[in-house]
Amino acid sequence: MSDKISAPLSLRSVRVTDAFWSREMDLIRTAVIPYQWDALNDRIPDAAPSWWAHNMRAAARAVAAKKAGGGYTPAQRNCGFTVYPEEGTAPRDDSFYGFVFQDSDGYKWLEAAAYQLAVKPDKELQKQAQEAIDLICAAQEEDGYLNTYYTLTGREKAFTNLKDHHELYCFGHLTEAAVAWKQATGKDDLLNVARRFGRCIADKFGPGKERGCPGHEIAEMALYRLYEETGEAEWKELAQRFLDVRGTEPSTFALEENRRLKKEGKKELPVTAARYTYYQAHKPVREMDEAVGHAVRQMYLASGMADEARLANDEAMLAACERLWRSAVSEKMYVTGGVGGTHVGEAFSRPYDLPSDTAYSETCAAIGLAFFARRMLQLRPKAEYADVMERALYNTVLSGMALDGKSFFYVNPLEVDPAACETDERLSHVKPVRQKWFGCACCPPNIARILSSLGQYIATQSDNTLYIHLYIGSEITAKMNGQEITLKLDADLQKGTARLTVLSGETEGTLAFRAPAWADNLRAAASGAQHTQFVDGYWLASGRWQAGDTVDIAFDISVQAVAASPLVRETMHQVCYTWGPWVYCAEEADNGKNLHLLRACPERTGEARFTEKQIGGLTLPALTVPGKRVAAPENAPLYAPWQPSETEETKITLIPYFAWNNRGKGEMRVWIETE
Ligand code: FUB
Ligand code: ZN
Repeated sequence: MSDKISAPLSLRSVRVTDAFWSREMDLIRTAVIPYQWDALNDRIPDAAPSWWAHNMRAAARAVAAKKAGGGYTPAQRNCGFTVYPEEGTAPRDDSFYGFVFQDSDGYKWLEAAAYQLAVKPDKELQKQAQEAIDLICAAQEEDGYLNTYYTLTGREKAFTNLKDHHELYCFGHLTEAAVAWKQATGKDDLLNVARRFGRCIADKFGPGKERGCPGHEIAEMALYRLYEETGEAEWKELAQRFLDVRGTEPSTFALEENRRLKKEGKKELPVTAARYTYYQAHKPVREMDEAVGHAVRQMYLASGMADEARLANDEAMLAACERLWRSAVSEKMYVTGGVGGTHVGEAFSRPYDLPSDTAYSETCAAIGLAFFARRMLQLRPKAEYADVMERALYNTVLSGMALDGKSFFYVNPLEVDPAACETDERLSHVKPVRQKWFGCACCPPNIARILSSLGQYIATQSDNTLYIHLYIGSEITAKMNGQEITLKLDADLQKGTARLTVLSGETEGTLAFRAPAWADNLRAAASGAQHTQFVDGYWLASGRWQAGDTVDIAFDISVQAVAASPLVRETMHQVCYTWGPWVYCAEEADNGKNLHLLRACPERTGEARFTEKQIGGLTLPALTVPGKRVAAPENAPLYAPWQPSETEETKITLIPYFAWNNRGKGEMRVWIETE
């Protein structure tokens, strides 16, 4: 597989110039990152507190006391998964609050800040990031251990509950941030913190040591990243160890649970792995064939597995990744690129169970799907992977954040009736409006980090081939055949055209362009190409390229009415409308209440028209499509003999899904009935 392997370009090599996406990236830099820094410092009025800076400061004081030789007696012991100040009492300076994985929020924020700094110097942001890093350094214990929960609630319990207590998850996010910070600033400070914690973990769970693996994955892909950054084999070996231990018998999760039960004098559990589906620890990873359990965990694991397949040329792992991919995207993915059909366990449900109103579709899970897709692309550049990556990015990832960057969705439903969400406990996870922050705030900083690193998703490069996966205007610098070449990508989806222009440099090589699944009739012409071919959904142009050369791509892009497989019970006789990568939805603001009364006329999709809509300060391409509205007289009896429903012609107005709920609270539907 090695000849096909590609890598994202370095952080500074892709500068996003596209009007839409550079606005998003600027928004993250100018609004979201400062807002989130305030959130991490608990300075957002009426928002759930983060406790991140509070916990770091408290842990730093504890570590300082230990270092000073005075010892440290935690004020808290045996805390649960979440800890809050006692009702009616002020938070204590020496106590941990929030979820056990609260540390990770700040690490994600730092990672986003690093990506932004890589492309644009910003003194204030650099200062805040350094402040955060100094705090993290101070909270690291002398042996490298770093987790504010255990430092503050009893270090002797560290590493006793890998299944649920997220120490390795926090380590993973720390490491991701550390590598990004190193790449952005050249500074080793955070990288050394990650290395020291990594060695502390490896001393306990590394090859030849105690068996253990993360209850919430991410350490795997973070370790491969650390390995790729530093070339230090120990990190790859630790990642491999985690993957190899996962799902094998006796289950390490059962063993650690049994140790606790034994201490409490309780009956021990069977040590079989099969019960740990939620954690994807139910079978050895190379045997996995279905996307199961907690959706974010599953996507992060699959991403780490894909890294292993690539870096170790591991064919069995690649085959497992391909099976997981197929299961996730062909049977369990929403049309919006969201995954996780059930809120029970924030998890993948059974195949084709994709309810619209009770959907979970966590923002982080769509982000995880984009991570996985990019890694699959790196292994094998097939357009299918980029299609899914794009679907997730343009729809569910973006819908996770308001257009002003100041409120967020954790759950991304495809149908919302605010009155139902507010009164029906089965829908209590579905918020009809974005929230300023969350007690469990995994999603907001995850959005910040993925959008800040968008350049890493636009193009990847194998030795001599540059793949353009996403048609997002950008300036790209790549080294091909040892020669530097700078390219400008302009894309106008409205017209269905893209042009790549060589700005400078001269080299031999191949430029590859994705034929998106939503485009028809791809046409391509390249001034410098000697040879062209079509492989796995990419149009490849090989030749000698020099300044002034151009490649022109054109495709037909039209509004499409999309139906789900008839096996998806929920959306039988329903359609949704898409245009290019965008999925559209109907909102109450445009169509009135009771969106379930609308009837789409997919056979008349050719009559769809674009109109411009101002939403949240943006001018967006809204759509009107022909439809009907079922009459619903207020005095209609609850039950009556059947008769054909009375309908009246109407125009249904649709807006891009990502922009929904930026005009106040109201109903929303992606899927519209046809009968
Ligand atoms: O457990 C850490 C994060 O919190 C998960 O990824 C999310 O699903 C949320 O549960
Ligand atoms: Zn999340």
